[in-house]
Amino acid sequence: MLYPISTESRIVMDLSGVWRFMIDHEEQELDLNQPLPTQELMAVPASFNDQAVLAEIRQHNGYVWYETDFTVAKALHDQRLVLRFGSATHEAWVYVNGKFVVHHKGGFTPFEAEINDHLVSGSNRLTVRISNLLDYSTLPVGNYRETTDENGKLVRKVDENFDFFNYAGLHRPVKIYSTPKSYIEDIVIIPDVDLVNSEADVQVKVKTAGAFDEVKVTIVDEQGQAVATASGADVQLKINDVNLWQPLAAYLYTAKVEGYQNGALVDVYEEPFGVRKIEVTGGKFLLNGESFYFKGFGKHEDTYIRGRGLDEAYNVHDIKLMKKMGANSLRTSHYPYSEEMMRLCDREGIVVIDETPAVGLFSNFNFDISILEKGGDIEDDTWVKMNTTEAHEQVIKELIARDKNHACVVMWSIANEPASFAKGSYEYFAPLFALARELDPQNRPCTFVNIMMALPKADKCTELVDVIALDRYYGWYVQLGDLKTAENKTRQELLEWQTMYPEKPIMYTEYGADTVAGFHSVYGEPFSEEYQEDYYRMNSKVFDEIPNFIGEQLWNFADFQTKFGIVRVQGNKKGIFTRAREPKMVVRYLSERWNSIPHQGYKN
Ligand code: BDP
Repeated sequence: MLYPISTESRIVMDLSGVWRFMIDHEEQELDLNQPLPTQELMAVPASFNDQAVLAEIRQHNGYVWYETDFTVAKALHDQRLVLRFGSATHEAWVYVNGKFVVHHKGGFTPFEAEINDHLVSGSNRLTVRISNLLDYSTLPVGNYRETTDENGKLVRKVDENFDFFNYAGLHRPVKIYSTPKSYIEDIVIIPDVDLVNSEADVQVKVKTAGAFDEVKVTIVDEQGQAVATASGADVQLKINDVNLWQPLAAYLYTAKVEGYQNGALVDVYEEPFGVRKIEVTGGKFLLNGESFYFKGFGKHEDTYIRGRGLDEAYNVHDIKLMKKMGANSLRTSHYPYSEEMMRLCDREGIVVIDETPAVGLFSNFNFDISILEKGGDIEDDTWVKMNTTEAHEQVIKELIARDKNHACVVMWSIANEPASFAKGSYEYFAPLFALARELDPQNRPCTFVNIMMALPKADKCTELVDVIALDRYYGWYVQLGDLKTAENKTRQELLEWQTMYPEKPIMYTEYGADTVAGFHSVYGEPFSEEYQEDYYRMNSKVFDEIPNFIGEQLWNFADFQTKFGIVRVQGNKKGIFTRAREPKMVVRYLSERWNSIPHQGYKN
C-alpha cells in the first residue's frame, strides 16, 4: 500500500485538526444525517484518553464517535479521491455525509476508500465510529467482560492482556489524496546487491489500475540524477557503483514511476528505497556482508497528552537521543509504528525489527514467575482459548503490504512473548511464519520474541525463527536484587541456546529494571538509578562472552503509561529516559559502551 504523497499528478489534503467527539452510550441510535450531538472537541491525530480531563473518557471501554467537515476544491472534482486513515484504534466504521464508506479492524495499519460517489459540493461531513474493545479474537489480546450496572445498563470492560495502556482513537493522520482515474496502485522494489562488484539489480514491479499504455521506471540518486531507467510494469534495472544503505549511514534512492496514456504523462509516484543485503548465517546477522550488532531499544509510541498519537517532534528527538548514545536499532514493540516513523528510520539509518500487534497471546499474563522456577511441563491453555489466527493473518498481510519496501526493516517479529512453551504453539505459529515468508518480496528473516518461561528446553517454536530473540529479566522479576545469581543464570541460559542452535544468532529484545528517576541508594537497591546501572553492567559483561550473541535492545527507551496495578506506579518505569525524555543515570554508562562498540564487525 502506497503512502500518500503529493506529486505532479497527486494532491494530499490533511484533515488533522480539532474534531467533534462523543462517547457512544449505546442508548439510542444516532441519526447520521445530522451532525454529532456533542460539544466535546478532540485533537486528531492523538489518543482521546488523556485530552479531555474526564475520567469517563479516559477509561471508556466501548464505542466513540469522531466527526469533522471538509471541502474538496473544484479543481479536484474530476480526480479519483481517496480517504485514508493512517490507523484507527482498534476498529472503525467510516461515514461520509451519513453514508457508510468503509470498515476496518486492527488498530495499527492504514486503510482507505474511494469517496467520489459520496461527495457533495461545498461542505462534507466525515463521521467515524471507533471501538477500543479487545478480546481473545483481536490483536492485541484483551480480557473482555460484560456486566450490567444498577440500572440494568450494559457495561463493557477490557482488561489489557499486555503491559501498556489501551490508548485509542485516531492515532495517525487522516488524509484525502487525489489520483488521476488511471493510477499507480502499488510498487514492489526488490534490490539484489553484488557486494564484490558494487552493483545492484533492482526489480521494480508496478501495479496499475485503469488504462496505461506505458509505465516508465527511473531510479534517481540522492543528487537527483537518474541512474537507471526502464519501461514496463515489471522491470530489472542496474545500478553501478551503488551506494549502500548502511546502519546510521543511510543512502536512499527513489524509484520514480510514471504512467503514460497516448504519450501523455498521467500519474507519477515516487517511492524511496535503499540497497542493502541481509543474511543470517553461522550464528551471525550480516548486513551488507558484515556482522551487525544491534544496539538499541524496545520502545512505545507513548507521550504525554497525545498518548499513542503520532508526534513527529518526539520521533525526531527520540532518534537523535538514540544516535547520541551510539545506538543503531529499535523494535516496533508491540505493534506497527506510524508510516512517518518508518520513513524517518529509513532516512536516519535506524535498523528496525518490525513487529505485529500480536501481544498478549498468553492465557495468564501476570508477573508471577514462580511458574518458571517449577520447571517441568507447564500447564497452559493459551492455544485452546485464543481465537486470533484470522486477525494474525490479516495483520501480517497488512504489515508486509505497508512496509515491504522499507530499507530500515531488516526482520519481521511475528509476535511478542506468546506462550511458545504451551501445547499447540508450534501448530499456531508454523503457518504464520510460512505466510510472512511467502509474502515478503525481500525475504527478510523472521522471528518472534521469546518470553522468559520459554526456556531452551521448554520452547516449542524456536525451530521457526532465523534469529533467537529473548526477553529476559534475571535480576528483576527473578533474583531481584541478587545480580550475582542473575549473572550466572543469564550466562547459563545463553550458553544453552548457543549449544542447542549453533547456527542461529541470539539477541536480547528486552531486559531492564524499573527505576524511579531521582531515587538513589547507597546499597544500590532495586528501583534506584544505581541498581539500573549495575543491572546493565552485569548483562553487558555476559553478552560480551557469548560469540553468537548479536545484539542488545533494552527495555525500555522511555518510561511509559500502563493500566494501573500494584506493580505499576504511573506506568512502567523501565525507561532509561523518563517519559519526558530526561536521562536516568545509566544513559552515561550505556552511551560509553555503545559508542565504543562498532555497528558492524564487533564479533567477527
Ligand atoms: C515483557 C513485555 C513488555 C513489558 C515488560 C515489563 O514484553 O511489554 O512491559 O515485560 O514487564 O513481558 O516491563
